[in-house]
Amino acid sequence: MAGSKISNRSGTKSKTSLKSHGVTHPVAISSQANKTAAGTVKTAKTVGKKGKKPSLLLPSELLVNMYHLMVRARVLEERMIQMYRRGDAFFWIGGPGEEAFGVALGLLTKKGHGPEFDYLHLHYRCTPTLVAMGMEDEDALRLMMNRTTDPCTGGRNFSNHYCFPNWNVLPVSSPIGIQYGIGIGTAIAQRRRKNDAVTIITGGDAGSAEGDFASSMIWASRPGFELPMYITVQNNKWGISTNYDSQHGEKHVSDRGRPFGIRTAVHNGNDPIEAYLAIKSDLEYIRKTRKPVLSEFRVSRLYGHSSASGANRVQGEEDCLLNFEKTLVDNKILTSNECQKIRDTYFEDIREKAERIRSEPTPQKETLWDLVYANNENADWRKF
Ligand SMILES: Cc1ncc(C[n+]2csc(CCOP(=O)(O)OP(=O)(O)O)c2C)c(N)n1
Ligand SMILES: [Mg+2]
Repeated sequence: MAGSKISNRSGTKSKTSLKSHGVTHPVAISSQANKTAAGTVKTAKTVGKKGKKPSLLLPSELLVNMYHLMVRARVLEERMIQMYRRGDAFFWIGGPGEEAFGVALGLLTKKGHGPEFDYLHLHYRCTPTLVAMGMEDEDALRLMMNRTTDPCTGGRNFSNHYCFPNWNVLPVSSPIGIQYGIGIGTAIAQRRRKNDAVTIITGGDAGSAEGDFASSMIWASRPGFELPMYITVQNNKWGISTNYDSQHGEKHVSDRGRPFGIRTAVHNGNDPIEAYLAIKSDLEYIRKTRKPVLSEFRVSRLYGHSSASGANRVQGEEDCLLNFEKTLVDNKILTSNECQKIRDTYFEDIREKAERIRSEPTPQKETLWDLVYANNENADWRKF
């Protein structure tokens, strides 16, 4: 394979020093997977590389692109955890274990500014989605290290609390679940425009206990006033240290959409191929019908909740990246050596970037109240 660029759906290119695995745009999928009632992919259609064992449901070029993005997101997050341990950052929370779902979502998003494009109300494990959308590694590292150069918050918020207005990525919120409520507003704006844009919301299983989650389903499904909302839940079976089974009487979180007449499904969010096909099908349905979907994706939480719980690797959790790597190697799309080289290259690349960003400036107390309110009005409560 030749080239040295990785691109997302919108064509934003992020340069890497990779020589042997550059890929261009993911190409359109012509086949649609058959699904069981539970949403699992059953049949396989041949789209493998010429001369290679055909078995997978997506083009090899897209699979390799997804692998690159998943590795990059993982390496980036693991670097951030290491920064926290070294004292280069105060707090870490993030997305290892959500790469399969997150990368697929980022690739399928209609990226741009304003209601003609998708709005993204993401939760704090969304690095993979933003990597797939074209976020620079440096910007994730700047937020993590609280540097003024951080384009999302000027170094004032936690890791993974991104905000990219030009891509309709609304500020990631620490209070869980509120994104489900805020999304109603952007979905109403999109409905009024009669376009094909979608309001996309991600969040955790525990966050679905918040009232905002119920509000989003009620507003999304009003008869004759349905909203183009993609309500998703990344179910890792944990809310900090409280386990899912002790809190949920419903079998699946997504079952809660049924009384509202919302299309629902449960998917294996640890399988990037299943996740990609599910998201693609869901988004196509919403773009066409202007009606909502509630999809639940089963994911892993590979480093626990956050640095507050130690951020140590959890044994026994399914690792979507290792699984995917095995699939690619078994199907002769990549070799083990090529996978290792890809991982090593991103590791070195991101290590160098982190070193560089350490020397960038940190916010000063004089700017503490800047941008809190428009024109800084009444921002400093001591001066009311
Ligand atoms: C409104 C609110 N209540 C409580 C918290 C404390 N809190 C932070 S993360 C979290 C668990 C969230 O679990 P889940 O929604 O499943 O997401 P996950 O962290 O598992 O991805 C809680 C309770 C909070 N941030 N906001
Ligand atoms: Mg959870």
